[in-house]
Amino acid sequence: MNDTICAISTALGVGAISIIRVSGEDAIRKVALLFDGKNLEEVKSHTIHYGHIVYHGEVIDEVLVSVLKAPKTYTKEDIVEINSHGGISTTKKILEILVENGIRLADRGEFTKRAFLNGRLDLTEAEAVDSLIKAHTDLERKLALTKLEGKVSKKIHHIREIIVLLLSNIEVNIDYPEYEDILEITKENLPPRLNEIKDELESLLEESKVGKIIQNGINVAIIGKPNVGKSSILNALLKENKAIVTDIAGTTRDIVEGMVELKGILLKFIDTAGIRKTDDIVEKIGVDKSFKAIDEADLIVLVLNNHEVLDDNDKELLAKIRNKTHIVFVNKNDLPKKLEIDEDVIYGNTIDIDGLDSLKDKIIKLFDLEKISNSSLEVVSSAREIGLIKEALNSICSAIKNVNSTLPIDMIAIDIKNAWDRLGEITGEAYEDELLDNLFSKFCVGK
Ligand SMILES: Nc1nc2c(ncn2[C@@H]2O[C@H](COP(=O)(O)OP(=O)(O)O)[C@@H](O)[C@H]2O)c(=O)[nH]1
Ligand SMILES: [Mg+2]
Repeated sequence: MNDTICAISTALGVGAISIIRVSGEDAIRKVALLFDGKNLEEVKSHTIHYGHIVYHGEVIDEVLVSVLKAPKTYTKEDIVEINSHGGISTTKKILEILVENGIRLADRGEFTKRAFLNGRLDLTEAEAVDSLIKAHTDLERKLALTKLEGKVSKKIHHIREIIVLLLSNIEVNIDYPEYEDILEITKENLPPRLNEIKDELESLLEESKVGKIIQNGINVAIIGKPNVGKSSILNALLKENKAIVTDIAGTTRDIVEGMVELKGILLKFIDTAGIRKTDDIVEKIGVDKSFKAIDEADLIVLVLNNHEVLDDNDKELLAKIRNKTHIVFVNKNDLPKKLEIDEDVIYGNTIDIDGLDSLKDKIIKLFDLEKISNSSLEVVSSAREIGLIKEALNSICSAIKNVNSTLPIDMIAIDIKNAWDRLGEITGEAYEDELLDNLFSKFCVGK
């Protein structure tokens, strides 16, 4: 992995400037060959130079080139960044020329992968780079930045240190039983130490709920029979006409999505096809998708029509969402009331926009959004990290259970070591190539 790579680091589209990034041993030498200006091989590190990219005698673009010499660079390798004019053709042309000159196109996330492999970032911090780029909200940005600064890694290291101290104590007891001045780990004094680790891991998991919501947002499915006003509600929430609204039942056949920020948290609303029994093939696909959306949602907003009596379809849906986090919104309260319902509901309508603030307030309360937006952001948030912490916790719980069995302490230590390994995978102290491939393949090219 020490060849020289290149990629367009800015978004490809019409814009003022593009940055084409080159990293590796030959970065400076190869770009210098194409650069008409100062000799880049002789300039100081961390300097920027005006000139032209010239290829086979033809001026390709007027550019500024940054030269950044290893090791104080993003990848810890030599990096050259070409700031060209933006737009698709100039940017692509420069990239093509670099490739023709023997520089390999970078894979997704390969610059960051190199930063990780060269020890500039740990894995949690590398993941944070991707989250930072993809952040939708200011809170998400802050969460990612906190992680990038190593504050989450520090917490993981802290727990690993407690574990390693315990493990080394156990090992000393086993290997050198004659060392009497070292605390002997017994089945009596092991449980409190394991419980301490368990508590630490449990609080990481508890805190991660905040991280998960900030990073992923809340998926809200708006469901209900056809024509109750689901699409109108989505449009009113988004303040735009995103979903098609008509008085023809079955208008929304596919999922329509829209995002709204509430207390700094992203609500991802999904307007679904109205749920009813239908023979129309296309509508049926939409209905199936609605059921899937119900399964995947964090919150369900069931919409009923104030101007209609509750029918079997409504009752079926009410039963379906009973055990899920849900809100019932009775729409069309501008029309005479016909609906009788014995349930905690919000009344409103989309004609004179009534009840939507109450709906938002209810969501804030249900998910404690006020508290989340004021929480500490030094928390784990990705599914990968949370999964590994759960595995570590399981191992510690198994160790705690085994203290009461006939298993000797050195066997119990295997579980403890396992917890230590899982936590190490979070920051990338231990990893498998497959994990890296998987993780970095989700990155943008050029990062
Ligand atoms: N009177 C009244 N009509 C509404 C209200 N909300 C939606 N509608 C109308 O109900 C019909 C169905 O609305 P739509 O949003 O497409 O319902 P959906 O099938 O549940 O998505 C349309 O004619 C809307 O204009 C409301 O609050 N009051
Ligand atoms: Mg609709």
